[in-house]
Amino acid sequence: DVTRFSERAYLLHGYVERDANAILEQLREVIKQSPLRQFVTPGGGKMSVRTSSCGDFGWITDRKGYRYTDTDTITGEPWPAMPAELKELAETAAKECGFESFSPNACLINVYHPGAAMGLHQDKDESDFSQPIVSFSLGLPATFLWGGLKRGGSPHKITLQHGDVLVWGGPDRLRYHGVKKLADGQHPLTGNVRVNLTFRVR
Ligand code: MD3
Ligand code: FE
Repeated sequence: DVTRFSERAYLLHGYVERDANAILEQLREVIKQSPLRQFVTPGGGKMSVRTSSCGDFGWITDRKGYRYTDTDTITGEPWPAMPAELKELAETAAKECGFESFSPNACLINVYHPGAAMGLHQDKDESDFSQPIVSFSLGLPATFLWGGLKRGGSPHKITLQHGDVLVWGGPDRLRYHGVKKLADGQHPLTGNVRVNLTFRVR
């Protein structure tokens, strides 16, 4: 079932639940080639979330800023290919929400251990904000926060469970959003972590 919380923002409950094993298997292969790492932000802080990417482009940050690259700055190699099955799942989820021509070329992999969080931010390193963002949540549940188009105010809270998919497009594409500090727990498929994939058009 689908919950719509704003003009073009949707939660597809359990949408990838039955594909979770296959998705995680493919992610393990990706992470063998481009390992998870903790980025340093332009402000100098180390991110608590561990990150990698697959697709034609990967999102990175360092002291110089946030950006997409076509090679992994750790390995010096191109980012691993986006597994076709993952790309298709993301495209089908987008279609369910009326985004017919979504073709992501970047997939950011975020791994949260207990205590990891993501502060409120906008995703604005992409060039075409008319393209939606699709995200898959796997493993431990997390509290997702979403606010307005400007900083300030108290954000809405949504619990994201294993297998949930979020689609954000149209006027909701530039909303502030983040993730609360992950609580301890154990999940049969991921152990003590939450995995989030975000599919984007760079
Ligand atoms: C709402 N990741 O990687 S995914 C990120 O759970 C990021 O790891 C979070 O925010 C995570 O940038 C949230 C859901 C999501 C992604 C992009 C959005 C929600 C969004 C862009 C605009 C509005
Ligand atoms: Fe984001």
